[in-house]
Amino acid sequence: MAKEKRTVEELSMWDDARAMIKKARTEGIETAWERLEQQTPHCKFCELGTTCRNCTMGPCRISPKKGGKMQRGVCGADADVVVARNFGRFIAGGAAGHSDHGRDLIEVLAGVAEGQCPDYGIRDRDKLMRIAGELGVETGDRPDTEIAGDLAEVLFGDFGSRKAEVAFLQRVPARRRETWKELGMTPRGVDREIAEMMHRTHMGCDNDAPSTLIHAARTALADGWAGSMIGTELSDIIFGTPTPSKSTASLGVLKKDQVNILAHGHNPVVSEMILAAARLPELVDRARAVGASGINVCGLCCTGNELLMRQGIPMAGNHLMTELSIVTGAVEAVVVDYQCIMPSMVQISGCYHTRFITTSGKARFTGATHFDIHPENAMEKATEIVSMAVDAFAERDASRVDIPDAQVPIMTGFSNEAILAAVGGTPDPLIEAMERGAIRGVVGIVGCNNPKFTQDALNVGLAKALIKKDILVLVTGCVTTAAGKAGLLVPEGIDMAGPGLKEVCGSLGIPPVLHMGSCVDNARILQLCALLAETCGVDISDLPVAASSPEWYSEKAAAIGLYAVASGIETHLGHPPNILGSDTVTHLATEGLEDLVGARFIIEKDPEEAAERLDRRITAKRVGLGWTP
Ligand code: MSK
Repeated sequence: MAKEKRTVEELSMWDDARAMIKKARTEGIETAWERLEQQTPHCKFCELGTTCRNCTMGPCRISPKKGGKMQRGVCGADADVVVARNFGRFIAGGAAGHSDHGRDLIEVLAGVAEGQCPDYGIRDRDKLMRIAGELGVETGDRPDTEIAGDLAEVLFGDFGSRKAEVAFLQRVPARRRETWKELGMTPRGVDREIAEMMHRTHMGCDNDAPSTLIHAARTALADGWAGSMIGTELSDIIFGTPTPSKSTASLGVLKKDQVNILAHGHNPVVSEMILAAARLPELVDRARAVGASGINVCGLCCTGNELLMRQGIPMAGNHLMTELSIVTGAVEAVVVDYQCIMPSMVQISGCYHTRFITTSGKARFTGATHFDIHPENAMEKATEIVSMAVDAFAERDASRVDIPDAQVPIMTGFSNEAILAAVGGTPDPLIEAMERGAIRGVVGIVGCNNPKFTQDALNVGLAKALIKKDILVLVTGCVTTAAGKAGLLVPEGIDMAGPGLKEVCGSLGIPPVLHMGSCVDNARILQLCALLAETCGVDISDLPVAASSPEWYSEKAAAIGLYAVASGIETHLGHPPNILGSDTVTHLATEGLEDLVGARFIIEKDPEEAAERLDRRITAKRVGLGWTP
């Protein structure tokens, strides 16, 4: 956790990050690590989750000292109520982010259906037919656009308040659905659950912490089984379902002699167009005319993951590499959509020739150059943006360019469709390998970086410890680049794995850590778990599977963790959310949820110990299924 004056080696485990942190310091550029130092120590009340700003009788603080003053806010809310309300709103923020992303994909699909978005189309027609059929949309001989339009209508309905449950809930095993029904946790509509979360946490409403937390779980489930799942499935339909391919990662993917454009954010709707524009012959010629040998589009964070999964675009870095990528002095443009974009990137861009370009009306940054991109004008605007980046190349100061040279090979593209294809088309061979113990279990490691941790040390340490125990690891989000840089995303990574994983992954020619996509693509992991449970005839909570978000920071990561737990998947976090000020909430999260939904959160900052605890869970579940431990 955060200490003052850490050495550069304690800030990140990577050479490329350390080199750029030093360069930033030499050039007088402040990064997240310096700002964390300035903010430390943090407000104790806020850390405990016991501050309330929900009305103007306050703001209030609840003292952690039992029996003393300030045990209740002005309205009478105690620590349990305040912590639960704050956590509920935190979850609502995360669910809103993922789900609004999903809604943007529905709008593109509807636009394609109506002929309003000529720059987009249906790249995976089979998947369109399959999802349409699954959700009750008539297919037959109808034109694709009609089917797409009807599918968009069904999915728009998932955001409203007129349904008893969201559409993809039919993927959930029956026992799990029964549990949710009994608990009043069945997600009805995305916007409804988020709005209700805000309503319940208004002063004078839900003043019972467990009740508030049950609704927080319902809100998170609306994210996982609707908002995020829609985002994933429609991205596949519109941009193609990922298949295994090779690429590279680290800051070394930037090219000294090319126009470098970084796509940052989450939604492929814009970044796919930037990539398409960068491949236009006239823009490549224009780049050559200004002295560059080409145009190099690389990814950051999750829109990078989206491009990586489908187009093999290299990854420049994860969350804490975003500021540092600009410090290379070799970036002509950072093009962002939304989420996880540090506002400081505008100031850092201003220290170089870098153009910082925003594209979404939902994510404006003071000082940025804004292009208002809509599905109707995307390619035209993307072309203007790439032109701007090409022009910026002429302003690059060669004396300030320093690109760390290591480029690490990675393998990507493991959608559920690709995984099932690799094992012969059905989940049976995977279950057989699990039953005989070659794959003892499966853990999804997902989420972020947080400057409170040595960058990626926990992400990588946990992945390595798990594969040694023959536990297959699935990664998404910012853990992807971490695993890639550690050599875990190539088939040769099996050298670090246990004998069982070595045998299975070796025979399939796949890495022991599989990249499944971006943050919204955690929905792929949910779907895979549901499929395994259905095939085994059990609930998800009976499977030897778990999740982890070791270095998480965002509201979205908290929502992911909560939908995983509510779906029956035990979830490890490297540090707790701000809930420790309430014994009731903390106990429910780390113990009580087990009785309700068959899973709970575990908090552990040591990777080896975290792996042990996840292994214990997996072993218990194996025994429960009658499999060897
Ligand atoms: S981008 S939410 S830092 S994974 Fe999805 Fe990375 Fe976490 Fe953002």
